[in-house]
Amino acid sequence: MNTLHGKWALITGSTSGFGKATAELFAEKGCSLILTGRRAERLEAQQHILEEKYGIKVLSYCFDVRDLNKCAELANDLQHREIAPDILINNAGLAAGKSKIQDGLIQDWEEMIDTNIKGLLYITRCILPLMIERNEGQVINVGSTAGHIVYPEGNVYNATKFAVKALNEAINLDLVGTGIKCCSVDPGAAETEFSQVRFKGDEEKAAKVYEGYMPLQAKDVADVILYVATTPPHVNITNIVVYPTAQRSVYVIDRNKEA
Ligand code: NDP
Ligand code: 8X3
Repeated sequence: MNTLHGKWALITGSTSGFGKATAELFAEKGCSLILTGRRAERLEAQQHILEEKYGIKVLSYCFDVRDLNKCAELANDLQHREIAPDILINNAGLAAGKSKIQDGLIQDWEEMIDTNIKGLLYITRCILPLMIERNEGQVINVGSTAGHIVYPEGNVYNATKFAVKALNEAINLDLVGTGIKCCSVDPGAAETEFSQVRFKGDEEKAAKVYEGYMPLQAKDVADVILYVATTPPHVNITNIVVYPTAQRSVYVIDRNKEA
């Protein structure tokens, strides 16, 4: 097992869901953190709590991953501080809406493409050179089962996660000859703020997604990310798919019981 103690992990989208749970778990293991998200209050509170509780170093950067200049500023600031992340977790992302392609909102499509694909690319392009200079580390991309199988009305969200899958494979190939490895962690249905965001605050619609079964919790996905991040340097898990037990594919969910 490869310890996280004393390492630096950069987590995009740490203000909620998987990113937040991963920050807490990594902090517990003594990992210093570079946290990002757009909600300043949450970031500040998170920084304070994790520093106090675990005695680790936490840097926080409030910005939108769609803003290339801000991604570059983050990299410049880290370089200035002589910090090269050991682990980059590309987690920030969202689904905006769910509708047939012929009814889709262009603004939703752009938000998903710009965040899930271009934001991941911007961060990776800015941060990876710092990691390559040290010639070790790991990139973990949060993909989705939505990047393996398309589902009705998932269209553009599916396309962005198929893109994450392709980019994950491409990053892995391009890093051959370096000590940096790359993995995508692809969860199925998980109860975070994801569906509230997708359905634009419609709590009832969001709750329906998880009705009648036990979905993954943010901590479950954080545990998987921790496992991937603590494999020995010569072991490269390139992809992990994780479903809740009640869900066996994008199309098959047993909603008859609480598992
Ligand atoms: P949450 O909505 O709980 O968390 C999303 C995080 O991403 C928040 O911290 C949010 O922070 C951040 N984020 C979103 N857009 C931006 C942006 N433009 N710039 C910076 N940060 C941003 O959802 P999850 O934790 O579930 O989602 C995390 C990832 O997991 C996403 O990529 C999602 O697609 C993926 N996923 C989710 C699944 C699920 O069922 N929940 C299953 C499979 C994959 P803030 O709003 O403060 O900017
Ligand atoms: C989130 C999982 O099935 O809601 O990526 O698209 S799903």
